[in-house]
Amino acid sequence: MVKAVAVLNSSEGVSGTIFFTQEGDGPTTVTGNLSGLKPGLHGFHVHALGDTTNGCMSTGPHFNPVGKEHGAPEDENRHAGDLGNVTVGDDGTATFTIIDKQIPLTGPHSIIGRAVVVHGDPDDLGKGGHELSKTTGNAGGRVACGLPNEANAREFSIKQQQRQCRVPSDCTSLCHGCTVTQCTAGRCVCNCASTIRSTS
Ligand SMILES: [Cu+2]
Ligand SMILES: [Zn+2]
Repeated sequence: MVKAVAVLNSSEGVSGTIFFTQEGDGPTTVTGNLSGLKPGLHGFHVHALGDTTNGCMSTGPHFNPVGKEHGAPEDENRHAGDLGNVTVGDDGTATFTIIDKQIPLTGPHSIIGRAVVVHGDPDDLGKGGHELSKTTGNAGGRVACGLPNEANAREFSIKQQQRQCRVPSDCTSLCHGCTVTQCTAGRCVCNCASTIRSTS
């Protein structure tokens, strides 16, 4: 099972934690809690970029790897990142579970390293007739966001290679896919991480 977690914070007092799990090629289960929001519906999406240098504004548009229009989670024509709305109670909190097939945690359309965004207003699911309905659901400002990071344990193995080197870049192709590459005493040392995934 692959696991990920995103911690949401914002300058507007919104906070929350979102957990993601996926078994094999199955759907991804999203469970989350949020607080500090106004009661009612709030648009909830995966956005394309894991970039928060300018807060939630720099996370880009809705994650849309196959070029569709904005829609509801159950629609055929939807962005992969369209997860609909979360419902916030009178106390300003929400707890929710979403099961969705278009937000995998592995492969080319993985959402790891992208962003989850909570909006200030309801997502009209593409059906509001507003000029923004078919791109954003007219869900208003981005009030909180967080980056899904993989939460599986990793094991590190050191591959000592007999290849001679003078500088670490001599080992780059030899150590392809490894996180740390060094040239120590004239030999390449690759520190290679592999993800441990439990089978249950
Ligand atoms: Cu959004
Ligand atoms: Zn969308």
